[in-house]
Amino acid sequence: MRIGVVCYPTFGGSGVVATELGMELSKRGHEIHFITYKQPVRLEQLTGNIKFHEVNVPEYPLFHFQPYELALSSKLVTMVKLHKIEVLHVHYAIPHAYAGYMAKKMLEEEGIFIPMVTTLHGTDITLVGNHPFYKPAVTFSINNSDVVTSVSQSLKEDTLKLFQIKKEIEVVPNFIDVAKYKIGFTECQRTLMADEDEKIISHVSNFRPVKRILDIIRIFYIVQKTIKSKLIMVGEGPEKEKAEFLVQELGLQDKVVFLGQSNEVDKILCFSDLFLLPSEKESFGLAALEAMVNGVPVISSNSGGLPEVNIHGISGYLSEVGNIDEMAANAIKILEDESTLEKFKLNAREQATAFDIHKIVPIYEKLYEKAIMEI
Ligand code: GMT
Repeated sequence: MRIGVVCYPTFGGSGVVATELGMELSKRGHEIHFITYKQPVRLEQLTGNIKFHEVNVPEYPLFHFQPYELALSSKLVTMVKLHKIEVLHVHYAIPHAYAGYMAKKMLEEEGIFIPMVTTLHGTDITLVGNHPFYKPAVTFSINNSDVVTSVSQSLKEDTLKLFQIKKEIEVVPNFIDVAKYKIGFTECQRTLMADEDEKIISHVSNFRPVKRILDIIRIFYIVQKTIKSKLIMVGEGPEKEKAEFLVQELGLQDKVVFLGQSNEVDKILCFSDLFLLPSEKESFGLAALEAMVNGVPVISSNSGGLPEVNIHGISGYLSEVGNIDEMAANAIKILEDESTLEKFKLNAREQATAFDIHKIVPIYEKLYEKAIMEI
């Protein structure tokens, strides 16, 4: 199939999922066209059947806001015609589903009918999309997609609760290439980060308020009193400075490292003993899955889709949002005993295999085929 993929090209989970999906589909013989404003960060290389088409938005002084949706939908029309794209897969409803719908309608005027698959990723529903300023347009573009998918059962339920949805929503979870993460495969330089007798706790995110970054520092503050450990924080975002101040206030400067943005999180996860994800909301928690496939147990909140990924008492523990005392106590329970830690590490890796890329990508392929048949 010739598939057009619209996504955010940044470090966010939706862009990562879109890129990994496109790369895997290309390996399975499909022709993939990424259509976005920058080459996606996880896109390793452009090959004969992976192409990137940049959406340019010319600056014009009249515009306070440059009309990206307009430029995107025009680019989609041109690319669909030029490359005979058969199906559009738009990741993150805002504004991609809206722009995709406009492109579909413009193409219809020329007698070209193309289905659009919209994948809902989380904040496009629970945070941004639900805002009254966006809600009518988001509802409209979901209802006018040919296929709608959500990355967890929990996100499906949230979507049905928050919007007036007339379409069936298929749950297609986030995935991971388990074979790529053979333990011992990644170059793992643990000694650079911690002493032999120290445990390593990590967190990776975009440091937005929804991630509750300060909870992570407070959990670690409790844990390090009992367990000799280091905390590695990977990512950039609006809450980073507050977290750095809190680290100072609690006197943790020698134990907490902020590494900034990284495209090689596996090199950090491979030597981590525990991963913290106490998010306020998390539709799935791809970061938790990436930790688990590296054999890292997860202490998370029980919000959104996290209970579908992290299994309480098996691959880690889940607590109510904000219950840092319980999260710290569970972290200590896992870390204080070597055999318990080993058991959780093995379980985390095992649980990750449920989301193997080879189980999930065929589901998308079937949805595309059906959508093309029915258009
Ligand atoms: O919150 C993020 O890390 C970024 C965000 C995004 O939209 O790119 O991630 C969302 O989509 C991911 C991929 O489907 C999910 O795994 C994340 O759980 C989800 N984030 C939230 O729901 C907060």
